[in-house]
Amino acid sequence: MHTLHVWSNCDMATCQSDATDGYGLIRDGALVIEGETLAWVGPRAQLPVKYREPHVQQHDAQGALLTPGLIDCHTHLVYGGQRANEFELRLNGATYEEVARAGGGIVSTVRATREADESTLAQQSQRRLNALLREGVTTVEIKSGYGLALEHEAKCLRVARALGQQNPVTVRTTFLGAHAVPPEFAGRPDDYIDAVVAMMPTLAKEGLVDAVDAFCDSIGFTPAQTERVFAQAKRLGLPVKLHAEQLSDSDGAALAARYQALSCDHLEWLSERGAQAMSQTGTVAVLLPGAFYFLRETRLPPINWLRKHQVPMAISTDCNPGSSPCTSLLLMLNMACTLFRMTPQEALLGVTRHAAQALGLTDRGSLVAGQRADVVFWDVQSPAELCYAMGANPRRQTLLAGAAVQV
Ligand code: DI6
Ligand code: FE
Repeated sequence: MHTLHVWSNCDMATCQSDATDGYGLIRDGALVIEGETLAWVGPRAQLPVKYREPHVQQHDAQGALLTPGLIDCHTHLVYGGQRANEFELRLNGATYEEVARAGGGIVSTVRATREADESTLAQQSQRRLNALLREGVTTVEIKSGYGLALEHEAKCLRVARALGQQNPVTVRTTFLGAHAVPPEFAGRPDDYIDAVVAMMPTLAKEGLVDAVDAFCDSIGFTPAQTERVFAQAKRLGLPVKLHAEQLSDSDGAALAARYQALSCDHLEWLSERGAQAMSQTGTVAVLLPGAFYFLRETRLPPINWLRKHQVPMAISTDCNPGSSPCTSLLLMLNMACTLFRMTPQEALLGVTRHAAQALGLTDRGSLVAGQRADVVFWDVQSPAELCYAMGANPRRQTLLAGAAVQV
């Protein structure tokens, strides 16, 4: 039998689904952990007597606000090099598309990633992961998509898996082979999609793939090409997600919904029809304010349609070298509110319960009995403070599956 641990002298934003306020706020709460799992959560005054017995370990949370462990559900965290030069080009007048078409952009990171060996990639990625962990991230999704050849996609996914084994965090991997056309397939996107489809069974068999993603856009792949990747994912029993409607409306969201996608991501150009399609399949809208900000976009994702059709919204860093070199999920909370006009409640659910849903994880994302004991203790009075401050990090401590984390 596991030792029971009770934490009290705290407030909690439980983020539970049946909360009447969005936060599921409990003032003067108590939280009971048994092994890796939450055994009881509620107001301290209602703590069952069995949790007051002498063998139960009592802990003082010293007035902290507790939230679920944060979940960064969309990152490209494993890559080689950086693209400050391109940032500079854009500030001298070039557009993101122009840089991409001139052989910069994603393809330049592909070069750097192919040249890097596993240990170099791991070392560069570890630094970015550390920054996320210091802000209370307990689950992170990492996509491939800078290798674009079997050997290099496998290398990146193995680095991602190893990061998960060597750090106090759950890593979920996503195969994004259809991210860009690599130089050796220039002008032959359909042939490259053949190659992507052929890579999938091998990577899946190695246990390197939790989900499959594609970049469906004017500078990415067409809906028909995307669908071939999705069909293969379906044959392999893998869930899909999609970079959709980032720079143009390709009707990608509706396509992804037909494949019961876990999420559609970016979505600045989403149509109301797309939002409706997502709503019918419970597909999560993952919004990425870092990319919107960094590319100085002006078209806002249609938050009102997402609200109207009750599409769950998640928020993520999109951590990548080209459109969002960002390793702060807390800053994304702030930007989701200031740039996208989301409420702090929506934003917090976006990095907890709805982010879990975007990854197909049902065992985390809220502080509810039965969930995994991923808990962050914050030095704030109210949950809105997590969204309000820019550049602050009020994290006091993190529990991952009940165990205290050192980061
Ligand atoms: N959309 C993005 O914003 C990133 N990938 C994608 O499909 C950008 C990736 C990069 O520029 O390196
Ligand atoms: Fe992305």
